Amino acid sequence: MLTISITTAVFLLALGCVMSARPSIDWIGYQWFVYNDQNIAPGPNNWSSNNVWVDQDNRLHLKLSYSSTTNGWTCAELYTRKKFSFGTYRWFVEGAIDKFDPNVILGLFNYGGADYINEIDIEVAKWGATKPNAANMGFTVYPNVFNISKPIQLVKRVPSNGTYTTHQFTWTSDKVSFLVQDGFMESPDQNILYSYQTPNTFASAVPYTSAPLYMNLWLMEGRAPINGKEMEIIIHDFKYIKA
Ligand SMILES: *[C@@H]1O[C@H](CO)[C@@H](O)[C@H](O)[C@H]1NC(C)=O
Ligand SMILES: *[C@@H]1O[C@H](CO)[C@@H](O)[C@H](O)[C@H]1NC(C)=O
Ligand SMILES: CC(=O)N[C@H]1CO[C@H](CO)[C@@H](O)[C@@H]1O
Repeated sequence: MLTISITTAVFLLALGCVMSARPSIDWIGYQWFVYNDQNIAPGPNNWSSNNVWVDQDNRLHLKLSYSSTTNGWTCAELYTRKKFSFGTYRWFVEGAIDKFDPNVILGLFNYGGADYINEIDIEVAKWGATKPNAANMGFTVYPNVFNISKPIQLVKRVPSNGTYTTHQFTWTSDKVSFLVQDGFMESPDQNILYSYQTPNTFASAVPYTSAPLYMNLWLMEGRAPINGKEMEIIIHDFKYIKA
């Protein structure tokens, strides 16, 4: 009996440690778990929960930080355990989306935990390209069953002179549409910088499994920013309108 209870206690303690390993914050009515990890994907990178915070105006900050004591960069990632499904996902982003350092990536996405399936991503990223007019945004949809279809993977130049942009995807059972707008827009028909809708040929491959929501700010292959500068993205708001 004693052995069993000690084993059980150790097990529960271990489980408790695993489950509480990541701190969480509450923001806009959802609980978000924040990475505080060394050397894990994407990248791999080092992640600090100090790089994610909510300010007094209820805006979410994501920071890419440099520490001279560890001589290294840390990134920001947070996610819900709540699973989201069909509907419209809209982010109000402050940050110069066409002036990112070539190695920096901002991801806004829905991810079930397995790579290459059931994932919808918006990425502000140049993927290392240094030309000033390089494509700066990616739009990806991975199919509902591994390799049932090629994923949708678009890399586009979406110029914006401002620092406020609205990023949206609408996910239904047979398509995903992406939209980028200049300024903070509540209505989908103004200031359109880019829009795209998955083709009918992809309809049967569109994900249907609800999945947690993620946001991250990270470094491609863990490479330092070429400009050597820390940077911050501020998400003023996020809205999910269930279909
Ligand atoms: C950005 O500014 C340039 C120069 O003023 C202008 O030609 C271009 O249309 C602007 N682009 C957007 C997306 O506002
Ligand atoms: C993460 O931290 C470890 C230990 O300090 C370091 O060896 C590694 O280079 C860091 N990774 C990145 C991508 O900076
Ligand atoms: C045969 C085939 O299409 N393979 C693909 C399966 O999916 C992975 C990830 O998207 C691709 O890298 C393979 O080319």
